[in-house]
Amino acid sequence: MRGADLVARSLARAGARKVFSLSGNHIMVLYDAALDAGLDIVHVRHEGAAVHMADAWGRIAGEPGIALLTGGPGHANGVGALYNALAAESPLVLLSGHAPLAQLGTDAFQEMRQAEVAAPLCKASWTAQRATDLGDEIAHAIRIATTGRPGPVHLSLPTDLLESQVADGARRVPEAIAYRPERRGLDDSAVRAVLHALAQALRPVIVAAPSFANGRGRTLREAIAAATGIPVLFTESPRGTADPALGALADLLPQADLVVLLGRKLDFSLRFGRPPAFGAQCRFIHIDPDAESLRRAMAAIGDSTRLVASAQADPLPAAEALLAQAQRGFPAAAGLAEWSDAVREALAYRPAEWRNAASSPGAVHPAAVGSAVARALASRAEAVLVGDGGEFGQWAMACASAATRITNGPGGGIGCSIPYAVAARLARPDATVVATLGDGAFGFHLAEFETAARCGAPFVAMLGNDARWNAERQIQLRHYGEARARGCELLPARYDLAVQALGGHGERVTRAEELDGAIGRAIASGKPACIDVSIAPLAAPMLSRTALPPGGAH
Ligand SMILES: Cc1ncc(C[n+]2csc(CCOP(=O)(O)OP(=O)(O)O)c2C)c(N)n1
Ligand SMILES: [Mg+2]
Repeated sequence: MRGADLVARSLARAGARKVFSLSGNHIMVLYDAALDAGLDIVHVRHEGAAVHMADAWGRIAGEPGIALLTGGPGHANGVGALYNALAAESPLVLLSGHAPLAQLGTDAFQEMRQAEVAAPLCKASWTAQRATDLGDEIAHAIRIATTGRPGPVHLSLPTDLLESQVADGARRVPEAIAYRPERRGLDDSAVRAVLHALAQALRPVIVAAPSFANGRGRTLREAIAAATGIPVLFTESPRGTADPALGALADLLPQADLVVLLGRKLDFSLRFGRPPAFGAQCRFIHIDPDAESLRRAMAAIGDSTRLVASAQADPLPAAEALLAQAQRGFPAAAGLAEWSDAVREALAYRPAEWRNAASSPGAVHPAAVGSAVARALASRAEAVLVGDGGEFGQWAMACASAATRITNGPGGGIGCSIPYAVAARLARPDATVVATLGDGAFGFHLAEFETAARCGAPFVAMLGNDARWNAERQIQLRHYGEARARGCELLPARYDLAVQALGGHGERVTRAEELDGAIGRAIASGKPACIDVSIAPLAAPMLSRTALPPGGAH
């Protein structure tokens, strides 16, 4: 057995089914090994797309996504896409081929310090050193990716290890248990203390981490809200409390008297817990897997009478323990129902004028596009909504939702939504998958429509085409004025025709009345589809009167 077979069989034993990859000299032995291990390689058109797909897989499938890249330039192309995954707490393992250990320091073919390049974007990053250890290395990587705060892990695989024969007695494909995450729960006294504080509070909220986006996390969010009557808030937007998907919540949040951060960092998107986003007297309880995050929250608040408790625990087990205890009985404070109703109302707030948003031909209102997506997804048994960044992305997220949603997340890197949609459809073959993105974001991974057509992964891309990088143009308008708003223009290109040429279904929409029919035809086509909508170049919605976006985040 070769070292490569140990890698492939260990991945299979971990439960991996798909490997998102772009080929190269260093990893062809792994393509060969994948045949016998029963791994399905999804061969993409840019390494960044492979990593984005592994990221989306990790957020939807409940198991880490696996990306496999070639060494040197392949690895370098892929690492940028780790940024969103790290910020969104998405478990993935990036495996990169690597120059042979025996040739290190000789200017070997595509030799590069790969682990160092990936390190700032990963929970852990290293280069394998012995062929016999390759199975254990895979188990270790998967375990780190899924333990505590989930996230990406990188392992470089030197070709001499992959190609060397491993003697019968020395080889080891670890047992299934070796890949499972370690769990650090919340002890009973901490569970009781947190629930006691929540029961005493008059206007409490719980804020959940990005890892609560889908699946078990989402179920837990809803169950805790149901068992306690306390609003459980969730945002993965860099706009944080001013996320338009949260309606006018930012106007109400300063009234909260207790915030429980459930695995949620007290970062820039929560305005570091400070006024005016939160009341000067508001108290915080922080539950987090990382000592460093707990320390930073304490430093940000700088007042132990406000940060009343911290506990080091993994978010999902902590949420499970809180739920189990709350379900035994939760004595909510008088007035909690009114507070929860007010929060629910604020979250649901959307200006009445959006309902009949005026669209002129060739300049469809972005809210009309978002509402059409909402209508299309509402009637589907299984739906995944994928969101990108930019102004249009925020309109779409404010208007549409689905039980499973993946966005570019707190990291805010744009251009990921086409690969995300492909992976979402592969993970959920029966789901209707709709991606919403601007024309700028569309260009990053347009070629993945060919991957989607080739791999049988249909989805619908709703493209808000305003012929500009509008989010950045809006910054220019706000800060430098119309006369100096230069450099953010794009051509009104026909992306629908580009998608047709790549084997997909493409339609151009210039009037709001055409949207529903176009979405219906796109879904029915069974092909990866692009509905290229000429939209009005509006600034992103700002639904609260008090919250301002954090500088530079979109
Ligand atoms: C990888 C990356 N590059 C650049 C940016 C900065 N950025 C944020 S939004 C945006 C413009 C997006 O344009 P488009 O996709 O057309 O959406 P629009 O704002 O026009 O609706 C840019 C360049 C970013 N967030 N991520
Ligand atoms: Mg645009």
